[in-house]
Order: sequence, then C-alpha cells, then structure tokens
Amino acid sequence: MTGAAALFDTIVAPITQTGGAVAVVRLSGAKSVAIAEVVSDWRQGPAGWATARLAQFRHGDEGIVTAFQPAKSYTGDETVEMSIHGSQASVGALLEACHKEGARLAEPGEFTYRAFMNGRIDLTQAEGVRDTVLAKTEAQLRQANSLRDGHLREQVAGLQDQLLTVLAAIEASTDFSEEVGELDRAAAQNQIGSVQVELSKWLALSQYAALIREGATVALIGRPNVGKSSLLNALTGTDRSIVTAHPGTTRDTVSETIDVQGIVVRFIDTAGIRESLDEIERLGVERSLAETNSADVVWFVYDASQGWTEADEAAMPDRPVTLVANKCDLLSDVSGLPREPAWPVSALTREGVADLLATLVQDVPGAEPPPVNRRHSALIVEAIESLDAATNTLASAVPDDMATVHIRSAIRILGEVTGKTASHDVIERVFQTFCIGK
Ligand SMILES: Nc1nc2c(ncn2[C@@H]2O[C@H](COP(=O)(O)OP(=O)(O)OP(=O)(O)O)[C@@H](O)[C@H]2O)c(=O)[nH]1
Ligand SMILES: [Mg+2]
Repeated sequence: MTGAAALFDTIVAPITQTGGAVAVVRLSGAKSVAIAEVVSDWRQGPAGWATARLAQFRHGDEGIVTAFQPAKSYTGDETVEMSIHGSQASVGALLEACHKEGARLAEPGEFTYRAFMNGRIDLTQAEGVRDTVLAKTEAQLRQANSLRDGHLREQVAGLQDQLLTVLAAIEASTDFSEEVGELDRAAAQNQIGSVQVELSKWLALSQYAALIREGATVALIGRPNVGKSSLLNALTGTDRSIVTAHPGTTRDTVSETIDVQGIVVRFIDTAGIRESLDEIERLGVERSLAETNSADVVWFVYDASQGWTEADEAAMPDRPVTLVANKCDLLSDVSGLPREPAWPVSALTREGVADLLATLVQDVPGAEPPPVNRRHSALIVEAIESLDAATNTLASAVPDDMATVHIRSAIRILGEVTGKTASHDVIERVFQTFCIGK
C-alpha cells in the first residue's frame, strides 16, 4: 500500500467474514473485469456495469458477479464483486485463481485507501467507514455515519474558507495597501475568533464523542463481603460473578460489558481489599488496586448496614471515587447514611441500581457530539494555538503579514484532519487501523 506503483495493481480480498453462507470477494484495479472473465464464465458484455448476473466459476462454485465502472465504484477504480458460497475452500480457491491471473491480495484498509487516494472520500470519511464496520452501539453507529457522510469534512472546509478570507484580506492590505486601504484588524480578529470558538466547542464535546467511541470502564472496589460481585451481577443482569456469604470470595478480576444509553461500559468486579495472609487473595488485591488506577470511574462499595468502618477507610484509594452504599434493604431509613454523599443501593432488591447507572451518563449532553476522535482533537488543539498566535500578532506592533504565517499553519493543520495536507505517515497510520477487506 506504501508505494505509488502499488496503486496500479489489481487487488483482491474477501470483503465478508469467513464462516457465513455467502462470501463476497472483491477485485479492484484496471484488470478486474479481465480477471473475473478468466476465473468464471461471466462476461461483462456491452452494458454490463452494475448488473448482477449468475456465473459459474472455474473452481466449481457458482455465484453472482457484479462489475462497477471506476466512476461508480467504492474505490474509484474498476471493480468486480463476486458473491460465492462462504466456505474457506471456495473463497480460498477463488482468491488463488485471481492471484494466478495477476491480482495481489489487498492489505487491510486498501480498498478504502484507494477511495481516499482517488478523491472519492477524505480521511475523516475513511475513518467513518472503519467506525461503521466496528460500531457496537447505536450511538457509535450514529457517530460513524456522521463521519462517513462527510459531516466533519464539510465543517472543516467551512472553517478553512473563513480563514482563507482573513488571509486574503491581510495579504491584500499589505500588497495593495494603496488600493484597498489598511487592514480592519478588529474584523480580522473577530473572524479568527469565531473559528476558534467553533473549534473549542468541538474540543469541549470531544470527550463525549470519545466516551461513545471508546466506552468507559468502571471498577467496583471495596473491602470483602460488601456486595461488589452482587452489584456487578445486578448491574449487568447476569450471574457473571460468584457471590457467597464468605468474605474473600472474589480472587481475580471479573468483567462484564453492557450498553448504558449508547455507551459501552465495562464493569470490573475485584477482590475485596484487606490485609491477607493468603497468597492468592493477596495477588487478587494487587489486581484490584491496579484496576483502581486504570479505570475511568471507580465505585467504592461499602456495606451500609454495618456503617462506615475503619476497614472501609483503610481500603479507600487515593483518587476520586463514587461512594456506593450497598445493602440498603437492611436499613429502615436511608436518609442518614453512615457516609455521605453516597448512592444508596441494594444489589439484592436492585433498588437504586438504575439511578446509580444513570450517574455514568448524567453529564453527557443531550445533543449529539461532533464526530471528533483523538486524532482530530489533537490537531484541533494545534490549530487553536496557531490562531492564538495569529490574533496576538494582529494585536501587536508587528507587521500584519506576520500573522499570515500562523493562519496558514492553522489551515494546513485543519487539512491534516481531512487528509488534504496530511503526510504519508499520518495517512498510513489511519489505514493501519482497518481490517482486511475494507
Ligand atoms: N441483604 C443484602 N445482602 C447482600 C446485598 N448485596 C450482597 N449481599 C450479600 O452479601 C454477601 C457478600 O456478597 P458478595 O457480592 O459476594 O460480596 P463481595 O463484595 O463481592 O465480596 P468479596 O468477593 O469477598 O470481596 C452475600 O451473602 C450476598 O448475598 C444486598 O444488597 N443486600
Ligand atoms: Mg466478590
């Protein structure tokens, strides 16, 4: 995929997972039709584009062949898609036959890479394709669709246009000051400011986009027997974790993932924290502490029926936690909990469990966040910095055209988001995250 010459190869790969009843093998590149005509009895014919037709394959299978002309294909190159039976044997034989006729096995993401190189899509849309394939929740799918539809591409282009207008005004006033007069600095600063405001808005919401994309991990910690495992089971509606009346039941970390209003949340049940002579338990406690450090959120569970004890205090980690007061079914009144503020719950009756879950998404704004991922937000931070430098220059005694350097750099950085001005390395890195056949 690296060399420019590789773009002229005809490539082939299954675009479906193996193991299904049907598999689709895609050929893309100038020799696609010619190869398909050798490996099957299919003939393109005079008006054969985008028409599905049954064909017999030389390796013995039969299936449907559809050819796409470059202007209308996914990759922007001549493409043929062959649907055959999904067995490994049949797919393998067809790939082998295509290979013999000169097709090279496509690398992961190479079909989409070609679509990008042929200008059919930008880098954000390519990322949208990848995210659509990987989406597990509806919210992830909405974000992916928005990227793939070119939503971010258009918005970035809009901001680049605004910056180009400012750039033109500055350049005109420095090059043709006699004709156009002095630069209206306030107006230029305002225009730059409005781009910065928009970028900052994206950045502020990007943490929610990340939450949707990457999900969150919640570690359940606390001393033994307070009901962490019971709570994991209650939260996830499973019997994932073993529950007994004996303190020290959970020895290893146990995790279960659920969808909380579109966010993939992985709950991690841990071994109760206490000093122990038992080596297995001690190793379990070490793992609990490690999970405590790496989780996005920590729920510290205590047994409300016993009150807040010294052992609870001793087990408290040195990081912000949400206190969860479990076994509230054993209390007649939860208004005066032994340690506040805490979320009163009962893993037994499930009282309060839904409210506790809701705390994970309470700060998520109702509106859909822009589909900004980590790669984009790092660039947005850089673009904002360049624009800061531009406004500072315009506010100083330095000649106005010094600001153009910073504005140009902001435009270039935004171009890295869409891939227009991205280096080969950056582009490669994006496509390395793709799966085969995409
Ligand atoms: N009444 C009542 N009992 C509960 C509740 N939650 C857990 N228990 C009981 O408390 C005991 C310990 O529960 P576990 O879920 O195993 O506790 P744990 O914190 O995972 O304990 P370790 O794994 O030993 O650290 C069991 O007998 C549970 O049935 C609750 O909300 N109410
Ligand atoms: Mg347990």
